[in-house]
Amino acid sequence: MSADTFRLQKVLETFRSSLNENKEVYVKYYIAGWQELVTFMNSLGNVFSFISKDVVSKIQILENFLSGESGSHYVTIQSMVKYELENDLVDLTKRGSHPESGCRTLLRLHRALHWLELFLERLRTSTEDSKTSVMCSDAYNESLAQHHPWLIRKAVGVAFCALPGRDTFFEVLNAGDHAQVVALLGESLPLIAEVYQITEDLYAKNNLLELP
Ligand code: 1PX
Repeated sequence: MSADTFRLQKVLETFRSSLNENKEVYVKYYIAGWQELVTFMNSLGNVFSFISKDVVSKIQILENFLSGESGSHYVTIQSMVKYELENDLVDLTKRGSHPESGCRTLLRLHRALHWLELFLERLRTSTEDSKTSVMCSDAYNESLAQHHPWLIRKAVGVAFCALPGRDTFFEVLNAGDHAQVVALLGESLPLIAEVYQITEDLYAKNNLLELP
């Protein structure tokens, strides 16, 4: 079994471990899932490094909170939101004294998780003549693009053009033949969607979806 197979399954496993029985999301496993995705993205080539650098720096911010003196408040996304809001640690309308709060940092990854969900769903239901670059950019335009300025959207468009074609993409996922990849995606997507929805509801309830 190759390292790539391991990674796709590890993404699934980490997102699965991130949910506890009370439907709380563990920050530790949430960022571990992202770390796996970064590893995968790096294997696709240097064109993606400006994207992975941003993800890595956000993972790092959250890791620092988790291992810092207030770490016990950062165990779940729910406890993080409660702690940061109760202690005025979030810039709510414009960036000020807390430009790198846990809440705003995680929100960026949360929006990207929506992109991932949309993209993987397209990949799962794609046909032989579907193009990964088109699936990626359609998913992007429906989600993250709304939060990105023109320059980033342009750079992202360039990166999408460097994506391998559908067959090669399935191969680098290396989770067996197409049918097996599709089955694995079918298994992982509801989990990713659930983690996404729980976070979305939590952020909506607390009016945090537009944090600067
Ligand atoms: C099973 C494998 C599927 C492929 C997995 C690939 C994972 C991709 C992860 C992309 C994560 C992007 C996070 C972006 C966070 C963000 O929005 N950051 C911006 C705002 O941050 P700020 O701190 O300034 O408020 C920041 O400006 C972003 C900069 C980089 C551009 C991010 C573009 C994301 C496009 C997603 C497509 C990735 C293509 C990967 C190909 C498979």
